Amino acid sequence: MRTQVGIVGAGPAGLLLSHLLALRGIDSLVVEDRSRAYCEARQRAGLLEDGTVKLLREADLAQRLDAEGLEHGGIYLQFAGERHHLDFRDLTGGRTVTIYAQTEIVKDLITRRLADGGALEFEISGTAVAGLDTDRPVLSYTTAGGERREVVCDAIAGCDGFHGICRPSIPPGLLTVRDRDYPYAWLGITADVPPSTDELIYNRHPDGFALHTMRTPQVSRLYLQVPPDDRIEAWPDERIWAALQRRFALPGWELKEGPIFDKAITPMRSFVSSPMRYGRLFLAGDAAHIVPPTGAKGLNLAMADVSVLADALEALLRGDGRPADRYSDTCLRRVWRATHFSWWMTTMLHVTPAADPMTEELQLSQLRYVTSSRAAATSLAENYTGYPPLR
Ligand code: RFL
Ligand code: PHB
Repeated sequence: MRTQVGIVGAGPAGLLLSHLLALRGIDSLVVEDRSRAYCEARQRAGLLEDGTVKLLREADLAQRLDAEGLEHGGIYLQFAGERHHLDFRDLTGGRTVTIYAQTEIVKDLITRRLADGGALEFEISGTAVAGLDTDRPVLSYTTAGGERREVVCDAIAGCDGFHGICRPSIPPGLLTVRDRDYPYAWLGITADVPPSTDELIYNRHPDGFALHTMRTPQVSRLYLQVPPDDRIEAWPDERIWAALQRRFALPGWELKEGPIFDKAITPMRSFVSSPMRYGRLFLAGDAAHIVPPTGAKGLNLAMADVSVLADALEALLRGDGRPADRYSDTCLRRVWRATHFSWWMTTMLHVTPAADPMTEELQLSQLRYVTSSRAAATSLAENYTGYPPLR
């Protein structure tokens, strides 16, 4: 079998790449080891940068995003018993962010690829890539029906997330990895209750960080800092709401509670593997880098990578390898900016177990600075809405 670009993984990176390639007249095959239903239901990110929204509009993928997405012009930072507003529109000359769940982006992309006749294969197994240092790399897998296939490609895109097979297929010794684990995790819940806030609240409390975000005008999403080895069974719904009530408490403001229909604990990690290319294998999204979710960057980085990759592959298939040679460096500049920003937001807002009192004072000083200095607030706003701007 033959395709131009073999894509491993039907997450946001792989699906968007196949669509961007189709717009350029390039055919691709996306292979995914989970089911379509699983990919469409996996609760993850919710916040899109200004440039990501514009990218999706340009790619004619934004009908439902424009109708149902919730545009936000800022965030709240809460600490030391006070809540402060940062106005991104004012600070950045009109840039905003938009709440639109990753589940919805994945649904929109799958629907569109299938409507356009795109090749997507779910529930495959035994994914392998070979011949990466030749100009005819091979993607092989076993279909849901049990048939083994070998697909000869011009290039392969490893969009298979942090635990995928593409990054480990690069010969040992060629990748440089930088990583950091954090001494805390996030417990995330989704609840059937209208959000108690118009914009996201990032909250530093002596008990630990908390975040109030949302999915729709009827559905709230909330996160709590918990110990990294905590188990979800230790958190019955009443305990979660009690912790959220304590951390968000503010005179004259009420956190509304409702039935929780999804809850999970996620570890926090920073990880960058470079370069993002080996021969004709190009890594994109979580396959190459992970950030802690405090900066809301993971999904946005994945989409930014594939927008660069689509152009690079188009040129490569025409015989011009220069954009492909620049692919990794171009992406890594944005990746490192987002890695720094996510680390900075994380360490400013979380309570480090057994930290000395000096650490707490430094965090509070930084929070007072970003909520009182226009220069400091502008830096946060510029990074949060996406830097460098993708569009
Ligand atoms: P994905 O979404 O992990 O997709 C990879 C796909 O590859 C498949 N796969 C394979 N397929 C075939 N063969 C194999 N051997 C395979 N191995 C794996 C997987 O099943 C999967 O379908 O990676 P992608 O496309 O790079 O997208 C990255 C984003 O999913 C991720 O960065 C974000 O969700 C991170 N993130 C957030 N990002 C934001 O920009 N804003 C946010 O607000 C935000 N919040 C979050 C987050 C991530 C979270 N978790 C759970 C990690 C909140 C949370 C709680
Ligand atoms: C989310 O809506 O899930 C979300 C928003 C902002 C973050 C992290 C997660 O920083």
